[in-house]
Amino acid sequence: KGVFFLAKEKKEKKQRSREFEQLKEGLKLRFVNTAHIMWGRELNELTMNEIYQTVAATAKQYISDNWIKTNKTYAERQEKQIYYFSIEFLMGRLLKSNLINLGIEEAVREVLDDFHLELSRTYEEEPDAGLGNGGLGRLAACFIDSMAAHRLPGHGCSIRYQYGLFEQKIINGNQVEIPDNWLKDGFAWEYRKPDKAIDVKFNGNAYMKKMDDGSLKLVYENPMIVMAVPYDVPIVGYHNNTVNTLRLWNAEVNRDFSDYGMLTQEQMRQKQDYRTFVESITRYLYPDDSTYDGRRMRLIQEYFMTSAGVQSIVRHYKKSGMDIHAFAQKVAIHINDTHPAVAVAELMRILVDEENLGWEEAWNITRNTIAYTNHTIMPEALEKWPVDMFRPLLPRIYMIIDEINRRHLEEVRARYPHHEEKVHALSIIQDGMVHMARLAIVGGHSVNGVAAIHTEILKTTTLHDFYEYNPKMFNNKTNGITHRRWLMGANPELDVLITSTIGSRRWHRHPEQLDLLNDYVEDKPFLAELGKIKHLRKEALAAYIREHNHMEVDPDSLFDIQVKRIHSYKRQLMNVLHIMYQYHRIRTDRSFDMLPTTYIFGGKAAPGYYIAKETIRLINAVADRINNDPLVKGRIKVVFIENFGVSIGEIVYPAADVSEQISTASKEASGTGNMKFMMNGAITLGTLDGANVEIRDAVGGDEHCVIFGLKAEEVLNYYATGTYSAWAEYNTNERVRTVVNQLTDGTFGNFQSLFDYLVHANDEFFILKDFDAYAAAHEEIMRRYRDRYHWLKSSAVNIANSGRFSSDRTIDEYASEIWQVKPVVIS
Ligand code: GPQ
Repeated sequence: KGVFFLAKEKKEKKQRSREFEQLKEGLKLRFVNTAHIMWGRELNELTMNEIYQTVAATAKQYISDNWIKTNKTYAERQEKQIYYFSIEFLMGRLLKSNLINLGIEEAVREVLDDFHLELSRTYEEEPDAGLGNGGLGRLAACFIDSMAAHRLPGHGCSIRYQYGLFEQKIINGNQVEIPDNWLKDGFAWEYRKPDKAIDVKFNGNAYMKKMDDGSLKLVYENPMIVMAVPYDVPIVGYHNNTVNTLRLWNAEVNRDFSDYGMLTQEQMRQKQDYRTFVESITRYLYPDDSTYDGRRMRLIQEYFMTSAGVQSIVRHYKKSGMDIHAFAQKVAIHINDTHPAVAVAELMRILVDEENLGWEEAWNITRNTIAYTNHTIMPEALEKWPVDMFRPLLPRIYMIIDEINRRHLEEVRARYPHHEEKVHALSIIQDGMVHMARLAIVGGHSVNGVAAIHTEILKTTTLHDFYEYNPKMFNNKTNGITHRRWLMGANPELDVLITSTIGSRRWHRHPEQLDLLNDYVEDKPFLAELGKIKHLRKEALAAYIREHNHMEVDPDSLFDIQVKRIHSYKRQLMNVLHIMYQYHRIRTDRSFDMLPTTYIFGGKAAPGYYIAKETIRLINAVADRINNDPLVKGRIKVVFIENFGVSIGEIVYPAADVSEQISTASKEASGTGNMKFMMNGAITLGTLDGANVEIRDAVGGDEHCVIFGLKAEEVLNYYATGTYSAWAEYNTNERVRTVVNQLTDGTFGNFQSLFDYLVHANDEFFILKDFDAYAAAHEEIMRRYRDRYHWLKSSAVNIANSGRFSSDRTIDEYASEIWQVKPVVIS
């Protein structure tokens, strides 16, 4: 049976069911009513954006009853709650995924059909909630989706940035950053909760005062108070009544602010300064990915969201009548990287200063509550705050960290007497800096990496001293992605094909059952359908490119795609150098048989990251030259897709034949784009880095992926011994030299800084060293792609074995091995 026939059959079967008709009727009523209430006009007078808002408001009516019920159930049953703290939640759009999770997408589509409205066009009206940079923020978004899907009482805690990650425009080949004013038409899914506001304190003086009876009392004078107001976003579970909460904090001026009374000019000015300061706290998301920007406002943001979050958890906990001594049995706080690591000191502050617990007991509770995930081994990403900045800003928190460290070092010295290097390496405060990863480790009970190889490298290098000190707390949790958004939502035809092939929808709830597809990976009719669907998705991407890049790409060419943040270690530069090499061959070697290939790039560079921005400029210069050279005869096309993010990703991942995962081995902690590509049937062309290692295992070795390049061990060994010479590589490798020289010879313009970066600054990520292996890997890809049957088989094998990369699996592991929480059924 053809996939379209099956899709139609599925639709018809649904239409026949009575329940479905009732659902539609209810929906229709609510939809029309909602439109009238919201706009006071007839449906046919509304703009597309107003229609979108009406559909969202209608969906909210199906969410809110379950939201209330969920919260009530959690409170009554006093079940352990998980709070996932992350400075980023890269949510993307929510309408489609909410409708899918509610199980009403088809019904809504048909109701809109009746009014000659197209549901998919309303989706386009929603701005992306771009409250994150890349992998780390999107992981948090997949995780809360999976927690709700598995009925886990898990909530998100973050910041309501007024501006999300900048919008990227390419002008004359250069990246230009435009502010992302995503809230300008309002955010349909948020609920402001002013009655749940929290005070967060900065600055002032904190000290211990000796009382008459000899006891010590904490004094905190003249703090500046910022009001944190929560905006709650419902997180809808998949077909299960669970609705959890993502709580986003907004910074506002203090409650009694409007009291101008009898103020002097000077007092008025101070008040105005205060307002300006407060309103800037939650204005911008910092656009740095995997690099640490030590700006003071970032630390303010970190403490702001963490303090508000932890205070509100404790307040809610006490309100539901639970015993503070049992806190760690009822609350798990997870910190996504170190940005919320001040949670350790904040929870101590609340327990000691406000709940009057003794230090020892407070410390046990804190450690048993908190767990930490590390996302990188790159030293430039590890947060360290200068004491001179930290202490005046957070005086009480600094006192507490100092005391935590004093006690910690006492233990360290007892374990390693006369071993001051150890003390140095394990000290939270060292050489005038507060080391946030060390605080997170000392103050928690679990540290995990995000892929097997990453966790091993943490243990042997970056966090080696802590591993030696406390090996039991280290564990691995390989990342995952939600198959609901990245397969069912982004590739509905593939969803239908999988379901009809294996004859069951159970894999929607149990993605590991995708492996039933392994029985069909040599089934020619199945593979033919798979090929058609891939072609369809490639046509859709080609249409997107036509509209946005004003250029034609051929869906029959191989689509080779690298989309992710632009970063030296991810080596987009190696990719484009290789395209330059293929172009050179076309021009100089008439026998070169180039497989028609479309190279697609997408990704943002941090605004201050010069090499990354030059890489973007180079990609666009190479595109400009090659796409317009008649000699190429269309055998190579190069496309840079502007403004890559979650929603564009939903169009891009399903359209890939080849997934470029070419980071320098040891540097990409996991990667999650690799999983999105795999689940949509792309073949991985990658290094043995991050989760690529596990993808290769999952597909059963090298037959269904193409692996090349230096191994992590070799890379780490080069760093340790300092024996790599890019200069020698350049001088002895003719292919490398030819290509690299083209950076400055005018073929594409002048890219002297990239030339210097590679040849004179010793190519820190081994692009020249890996270049030959990368070229050979591309030859292998071309060879395989020409054998259509085997290519489609590999594609099917990838899909069939992608189930383990669902974040549902990842979250189950966190729940049972770190959080010790169980599902709660909402009836
Ligand atoms: N990651 Cl430290 C980010 O996206 N931002 C960061 O600041 C840091 C890490 C990524 C990491 O590079 C990827 O390999 C991971 O897959 C991702 O986090 C999620 O763990």
